[in-house]
Amino acid sequence: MNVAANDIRHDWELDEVRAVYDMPLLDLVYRAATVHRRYHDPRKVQRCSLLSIKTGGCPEDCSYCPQSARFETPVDREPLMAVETVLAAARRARDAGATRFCMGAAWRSAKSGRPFEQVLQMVRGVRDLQMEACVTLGMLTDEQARALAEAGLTAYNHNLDTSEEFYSEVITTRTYKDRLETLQRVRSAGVSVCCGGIVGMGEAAVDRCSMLLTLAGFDPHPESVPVNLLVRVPGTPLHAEEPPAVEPLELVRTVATARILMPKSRVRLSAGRESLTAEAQGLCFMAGANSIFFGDKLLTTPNPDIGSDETLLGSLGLTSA
Ligand code: SAM
Ligand code: DTB
Ligand code: SF4
Repeated sequence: MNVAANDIRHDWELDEVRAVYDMPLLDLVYRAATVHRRYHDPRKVQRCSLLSIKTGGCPEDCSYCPQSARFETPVDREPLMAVETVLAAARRARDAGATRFCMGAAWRSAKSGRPFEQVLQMVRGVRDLQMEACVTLGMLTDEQARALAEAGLTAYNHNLDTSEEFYSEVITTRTYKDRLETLQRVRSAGVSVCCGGIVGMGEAAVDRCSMLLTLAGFDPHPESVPVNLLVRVPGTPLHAEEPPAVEPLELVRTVATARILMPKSRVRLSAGRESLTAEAQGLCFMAGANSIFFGDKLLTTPNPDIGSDETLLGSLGLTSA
């Protein structure tokens, strides 16, 4: 096993990534754990809290998403939240042990004018609480990226979600290129990049590998790589189509491959933990996941409550980053 020489690479080839992904599972987890322990304290897991600051009514057609205006889902539209309400939630999250506060808006692209000014105030307020601040607002202009950087934004979340090849099966209202351009703007503005995807949308293993290859080709690698397991919400096309339930072990393979390709990045075990056993999550942490969403709600769907996560992390001997 050659993990020592040149771990940080940006020139992976698809067949190499596929060979990693397809390794015998325990060899894969062992290799990922070895890389993980070289670059991170394996006992530490970052706790991020998520809040939907503007919910529903999104014009995009992402077929996994309960917030698209095109689908009849249980999610009601809500306008942009008041700055004080958001900061009160951030304070509660901090007091419960979260170190990063992530704010999501169901926008195709970030709004200009007053709503954007409000988001900047939220970012400043979260930073004043000594927390890391992350937002996900859809596509950005260069000016917006710069303004977010000036407000002190730690990271911008903008996911590739899947491979370029599979993308149009999932989303038709924007292109992979649009996504890559926003990511470049975020990077140029000096903000950390949070970029990952979703497992379980009916994609093949090669699509997971292809997405990870694209992420590993970024130089530098994204600082955070969220790996979401699809949360199937009634009314979304992916719920109706019932893609085969993904083996939790495919999620473990995805996490492990992400860790091997991007040794220094934080790999976040993101949406979908409600449907995973403690053992499956434990294997993901072993394979290099070192961040979670903490708190009983993701954006619009449930997440394990804080008490059960404290128990889980405690039983695995994991502490806060
Ligand atoms: N509208 C912005 C955008 O699309 O970039 C920001 C919010 S969007 C909800 C953020 C991410 O949440 C998506 O890119 C997707 O990866 C994830 N997501 C949304 N719905 C999901 C679901 N049902 N299951 C898993 N992940 C989901
Ligand atoms: C990410 O990769 N996952 C988060 C965050 N980035 C914004 C969102 C998960 C959303 C899950 C579905 C929902 O709660 O609406
Ligand atoms: Fe809109 Fe983002 Fe949901 Fe797509 S993922 S429908 S862009 S909120």
